[in-house]
Amino acid sequence: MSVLTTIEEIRAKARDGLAEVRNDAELETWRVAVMGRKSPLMSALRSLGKLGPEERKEAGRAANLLKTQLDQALEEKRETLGRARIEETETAGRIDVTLPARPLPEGRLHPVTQTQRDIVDAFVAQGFSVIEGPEVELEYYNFEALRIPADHPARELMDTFYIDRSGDTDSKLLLRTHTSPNQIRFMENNDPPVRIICPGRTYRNEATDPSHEWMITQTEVLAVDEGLTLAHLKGTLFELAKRLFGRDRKVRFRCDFFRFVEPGVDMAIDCFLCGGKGCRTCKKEGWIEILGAGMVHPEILANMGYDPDIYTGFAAGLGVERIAMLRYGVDDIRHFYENDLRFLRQF
Ligand code: FA5
Repeated sequence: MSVLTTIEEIRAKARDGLAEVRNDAELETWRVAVMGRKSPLMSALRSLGKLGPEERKEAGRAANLLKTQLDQALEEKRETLGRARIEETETAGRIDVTLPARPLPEGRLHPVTQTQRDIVDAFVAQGFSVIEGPEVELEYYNFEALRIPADHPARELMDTFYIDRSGDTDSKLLLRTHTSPNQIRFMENNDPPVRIICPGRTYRNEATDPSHEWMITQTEVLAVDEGLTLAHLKGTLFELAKRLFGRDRKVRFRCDFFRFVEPGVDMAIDCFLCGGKGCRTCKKEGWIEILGAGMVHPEILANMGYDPDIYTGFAAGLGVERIAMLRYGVDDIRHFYENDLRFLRQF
């Protein structure tokens, strides 16, 4: 059989073989069989030396042409297989670039956090700095230093979660019932003038109802300077009310009693639900109390090393959930911490 015939046969077989190839591994097997050292093509090339000059020339040209064609066919097949792989991944549905993106659930700030931040902004705009204090507090700071000694009836107003009742008042631990201990903590370590606020959580072991929770967020306010009066306190709090509720809401400012201030006051806003007529949310009062306040008791100033003949101060403790209720029209404080997304998504 002439070399030329052999070459033609190799070509036909290689073409048929290549058509059967389905993947890279099969392609490699095909390459070794058709173009490898032991392939019929290589044997044919090696046998050229045995031919006469004319025949060798013709057969050599044909064999080299076939080699070039096979190389080319190999490359084309490799590309085709690559493209097919990409198409397969795409059509298998793993990536459909035409589909609209899945919406990412959007987070938002809790309404109490939003309100807390607005309160902080309102005070920072009036020149106050922000401090923080511990939620697990010594009984001394929560009560004694604020002129609320053991067995004083005022303690009953703030039913307390105790953590450790052993030892004396300097070692007894409780969950703070208000943010007022931070007045003492700050004054102990700083000289006047003072202008601070202290936001944070407080805890009271009491039954809940539409306007009472057992965990409440408060913001303590404390200013001490020469010549501060109740008028400054009133001005600061009315400015806050205007910022938070607008000019049209009614504000009630009246006397109240707290052991650590003299005189003491509280402030309320007319009930958003009944417009002041009285309902379940405002407990038939027509008003919702948002804060207690007053002039810092001179005895406390003196205990802190501030001369009460020179310095006076005012303090306030704001109920942030109550303020959030009034701003957003929430008729029951307990909604805030039930983690019901239908409620929370409205803010
Ligand atoms: C106090 O906690 C005082 N420390 C406030 C204070 C600070 C007075 C500085 C004078 C000077 P009171 O217990 O009234 O006071 O609470 C203050 C505010 O927190 C209340 O006006 C109310 O808005 C809110 N608050 C109190 N208890 C609850 C409760 N259980 N649930 C919801 N809000 C409450």
